[in-house]
Amino acid sequence: MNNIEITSSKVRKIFDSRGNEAIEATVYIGSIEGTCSAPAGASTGETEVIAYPDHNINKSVEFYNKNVRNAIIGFNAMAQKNFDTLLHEIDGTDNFSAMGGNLATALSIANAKAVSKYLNMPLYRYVGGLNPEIPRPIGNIIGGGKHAKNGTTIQEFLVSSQGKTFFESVYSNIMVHRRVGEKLSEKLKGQSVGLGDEKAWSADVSDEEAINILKDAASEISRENNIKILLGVDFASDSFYENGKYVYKKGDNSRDEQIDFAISMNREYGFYFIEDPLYDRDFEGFAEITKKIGNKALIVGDDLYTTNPERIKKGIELKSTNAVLIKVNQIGTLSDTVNSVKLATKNKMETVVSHRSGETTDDFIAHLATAFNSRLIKTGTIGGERLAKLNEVIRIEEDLVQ
Ligand code: 2PG
Ligand code: MG
Repeated sequence: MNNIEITSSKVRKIFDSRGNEAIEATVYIGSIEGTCSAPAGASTGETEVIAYPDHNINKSVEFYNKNVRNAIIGFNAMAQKNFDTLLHEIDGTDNFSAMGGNLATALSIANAKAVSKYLNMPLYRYVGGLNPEIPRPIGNIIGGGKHAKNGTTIQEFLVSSQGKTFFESVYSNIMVHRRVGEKLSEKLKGQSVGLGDEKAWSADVSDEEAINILKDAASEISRENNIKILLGVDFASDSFYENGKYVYKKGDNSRDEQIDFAISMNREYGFYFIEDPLYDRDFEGFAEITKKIGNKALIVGDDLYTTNPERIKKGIELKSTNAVLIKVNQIGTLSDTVNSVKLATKNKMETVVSHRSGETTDDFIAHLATAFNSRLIKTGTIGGERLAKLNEVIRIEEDLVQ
């Protein structure tokens, strides 16, 4: 293995799409640099690593200045695994609560970016290997939960257009977004229709109304443009689970009713992607849903797994889901993420690489999804910080077909 040394690094605060402070790191190999900024969730999973010590970004910056800056100088940047292990060692806790998971994420990916530049190799090849594949985009169209105040109880209703090219799929997703906006304005004459954190529509409609509007818009666009469009939902159930019940605007669902509802999302409404239908400890309930739906849909664990290999292992054993959502800053480093992806893939689980609700314009997940042969990349439909990722996949696709 070549030895190319980290010569210096920098960490700074920038702002994310919600206007909150975010961490950005730059790693230098001589005059070559890699830069990465880490996103932030709103519906964070209980078992995620801690984004910042005591929720205080300044403590991450202080930790970097005191404990990381000098410690990584001279380290072999090519040895990504060792670099990530070093970050764990410097942190000294098991969940990055000393340095903050977002600092670890930013440094880890910045290092990989610097090396790929040094080697003059596309990032998706450096990160992932020999058979990169372009994913399909899945983007949210309408929603609420923790991402919008007056929206639906369910966090996200999404679509994934299955175009011949990535560009065509993104275009079609955007068309559905536009059509849903028109339908909502028509329906809610005079009342406001807003946008949530991820630029999905947010309006005072019930979850059922949202489902119907999404279905209608998607089938219209599908017919008009002759393109297959899959429907998706991210319940993010943790955010409305209270004392054993799932609390909707119109009333509560018991656990069994919630399981039936999740199954009906596929059987009655034809949804293909069903994320976090139950709260994050009900591995058995997930398994019941997965068993009943079989391979007709992706049952996806996000808060259930938090990209954590121990939790993914449990999901594999109990057959809880057939897919796992992947977010680097849920687990901390690139190597930890690669481990989780490998574990899932080896056990025939699909992976879906995902953005967070508070995003920067960092486009790394475009490379990650391509490198890992993820079926889908979940990264919104419109909005500059979302399109930064989608546009990068368009560039990667151009690169791959040449
Ligand atoms: C999710 C994500 C992204 P957050 O639940 O899947 O949509 O939300 O980043 O708020 O955890
Ligand atoms: Mg989710």
